[in-house]
Amino acid sequence: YSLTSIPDYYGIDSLLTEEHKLIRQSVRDWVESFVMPQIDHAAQNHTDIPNLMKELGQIGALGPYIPVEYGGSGLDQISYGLIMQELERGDSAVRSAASVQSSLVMFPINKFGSEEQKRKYLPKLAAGEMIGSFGLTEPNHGSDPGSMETNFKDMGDHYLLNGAKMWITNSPLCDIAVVWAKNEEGKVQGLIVERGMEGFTTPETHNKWSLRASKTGELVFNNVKVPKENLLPGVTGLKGPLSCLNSARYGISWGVIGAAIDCYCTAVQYSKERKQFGKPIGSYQLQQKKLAEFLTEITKAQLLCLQLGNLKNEHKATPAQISMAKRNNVKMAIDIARESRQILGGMGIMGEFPMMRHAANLESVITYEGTHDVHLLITGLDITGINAF
Ligand code: TGC
Ligand code: FAD
Repeated sequence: YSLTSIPDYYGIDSLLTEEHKLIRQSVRDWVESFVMPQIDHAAQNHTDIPNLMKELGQIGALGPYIPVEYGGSGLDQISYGLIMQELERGDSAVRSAASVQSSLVMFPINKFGSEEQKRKYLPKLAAGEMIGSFGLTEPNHGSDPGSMETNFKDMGDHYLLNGAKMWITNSPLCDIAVVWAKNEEGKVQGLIVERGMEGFTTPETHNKWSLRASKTGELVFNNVKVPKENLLPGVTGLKGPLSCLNSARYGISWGVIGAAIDCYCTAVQYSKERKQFGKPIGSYQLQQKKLAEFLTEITKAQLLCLQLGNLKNEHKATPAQISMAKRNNVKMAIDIARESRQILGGMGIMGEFPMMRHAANLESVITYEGTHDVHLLITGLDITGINAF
């Protein structure tokens, strides 16, 4: 499909600045030239995309809102969202790589790190010369990270870290991991663990049917000696990791619009070209209903994100508002991926078209960063004041 067919049904572009549109265009162009030609191969073969992080660094997609003095681009939250949208039009694995590095690794170092930590890690992370991962989830504690078992003890001149994290994006590739663990008082704190520290391993998780172009694995800590200067000094408690999630969930809300757009545009074009019973399938009411509903849902999701971005720029977005957008938009995108695949009939199962890949990817996206049901419970709590977890 032509990039000019990407929908802006409510003229939302008129609410963006010229800078926003330029940023979006440059990421869109990069996705067309770098991601699209190789993404099906990477996903089919369950391999990562060579040089992805450095490329993402070069286009400014790593830490877009991190201050320029630490290697970021100092952009606003709408720019961050638009970048995520364009990356995920390519593939959720590409957006995931940028999400984790930006919101889950650079964000906590920038917000909770010491000046030395910021100077040591942020510029390299922004350039993609260093790859970060984020360890919150454990084998026995996913939706309920507050029950985590990973812990560290103060040994005088260092900390001793023990435990394991599971389902960690980019763990097999990472140079550093921001790891959330309990101190001796049972309070959650963040530690920067570096590859090469004795007792730290990152086994890969194989055989995924989803996010196949992204590496996932474990972070295992067996008496790892972590230097004291690697503790994030600025936060104690679960609100540390959860505030990173606010940023990542916000980016996902935008990102999945990109996946939905890729499916929608592909389906519109196919429905006009493919003929059955002597007429294009797009001339039949059943197919038009699908397309009309896709466009309606994409438009609603775009408006939700734009206003959430405005609130975020003003530091007014609440975690519950972000949960609503993450939950609504991921469901919107996975529904569009599944339904649009049907419009392509048998062709819809093929790698030449993106629907199966997006639909399979979105099974992870609807689970990570808080499951669909967990976000509903967060909204329920916000409405009633009653915790139903
Ligand atoms: P609860 O008692 O509600 O809260 C504990 C403390 O945290 C504060 N808090 C938040 N702070 C900032 N932002 C938020 N969104 C926050 N939500 C809660 C809260 O105020 C409290 O602070 P304080 O000072 O009183 O101690 O927590 P709970 O134990 O009842 O648990 C509920 C919760 C929030 C953990 C649950 O709702 C939840 O969100 N579970 C989902 C876990 C999750 O999202 N994991 C994601 C792992 S990372 C990931 O998936 C990366 S995928 C990346 C990719 O590849 O793109
Ligand atoms: P569980 O918490 O065991 O949930 C299982 C089911 O029970 C879900 O349907 C859930 O909604 C439901 N449930 C749970 N509690 C309740 C309740 N109170 N009421 C009703 N229903 C409930 N984590 C990281 O820390 N870093 C990463 O980089 C990362 N990357 C990931 C990449 C991939 C590809 C995947 C799949 C996951 C990743 N995760 C990561 C982990 C992800 O955040 C967790 O999978 C997610 O939070 C859910 O945890 P769980 O898998 O343990 O499911």
